[in-house]
Amino acid sequence: MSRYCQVVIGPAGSGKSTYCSNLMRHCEDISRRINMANLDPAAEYFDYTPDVDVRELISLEDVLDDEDESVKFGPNGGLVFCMEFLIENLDWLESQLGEDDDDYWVFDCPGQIELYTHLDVMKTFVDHLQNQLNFRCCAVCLFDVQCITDNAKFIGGSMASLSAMAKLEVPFVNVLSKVDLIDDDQKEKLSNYLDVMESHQDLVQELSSEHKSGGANVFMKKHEKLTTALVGLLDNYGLVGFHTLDMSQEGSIGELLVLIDSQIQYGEDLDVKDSFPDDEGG
Ligand SMILES: Nc1nc2c(ncn2[C@@H]2O[C@H](COP(=O)(O)OP(=O)(O)OP(=O)(O)O)[C@@H](O)[C@H]2O)c(=O)[nH]1
Ligand SMILES: [Mg+2]
Repeated sequence: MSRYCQVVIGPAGSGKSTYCSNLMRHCEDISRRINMANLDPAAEYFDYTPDVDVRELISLEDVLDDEDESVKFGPNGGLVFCMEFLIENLDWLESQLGEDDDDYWVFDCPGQIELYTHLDVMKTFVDHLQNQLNFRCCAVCLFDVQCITDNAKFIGGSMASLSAMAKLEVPFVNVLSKVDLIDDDQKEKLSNYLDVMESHQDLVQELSSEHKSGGANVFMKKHEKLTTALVGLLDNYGLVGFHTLDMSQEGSIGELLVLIDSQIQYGEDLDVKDSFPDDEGG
């Protein structure tokens, strides 16, 4: 028997906590049990009731208010300190998560991208879930759709996602959030970015024609070969794809959930169990 989880990551303000509360609401509507864990020691407000809250172990406020000179941090260093403290106290987390088989947790993580791209904290956390606690994990990486609306931003977002993917080494679903905020023209442009193979090939062509017509920005001109190589990396290996989340569309979050579940094979064991009820105990 396995346990299942989504590790919800992404840059600050990308919509992680909002996604978690909308997911919670969706699961209540379809009578599906999921458990929520707030892993953000700096969280001030979110619209769900967490089953586990890291702030009971340590909060950013505790660290910033600490009189001890040896723990004098600014907000960013303080947050990294909190996450390292969590990693040193994984027993605490383990006791909070209980030991149910087949349970499904959603971890709402902090928004500091360096936690996923080059520090070891989240990697250690995810490895512990997988290797010690028998979880199948899917990273759900949110990006604000407004960050992916032109070629340069698209490459930047893809690279950020790729480095988190390489660091965490778990099934990975990239999600463009806040699609309800963009207009039809932007939606059309966005659709060009969604098909991994097509979008990257178009991008190479677009970048090279921008360059020839003198329309590319200075960085693009100076680093044309590098940019083309990066696009080639994305294109040739088909590593990074994006899915959209439009909270104004009924069904959007449900479709995303089906996709994430399939990454961790959630439900497959249950189906098998349902298919062979007579074999139980035999
Ligand atoms: N219109 C719209 N606004 C959204 C959506 N998701 C998030 N927001 C808004 O974006 C802001 C940031 O959302 P959060 O859910 O707090 O983002 P976060 O990634 O948890 O932020 P940090 O925890 O600070 O990293 C809030 O004002 C949300 O109301 C969405 O799908 N549509
Ligand atoms: Mg949040």
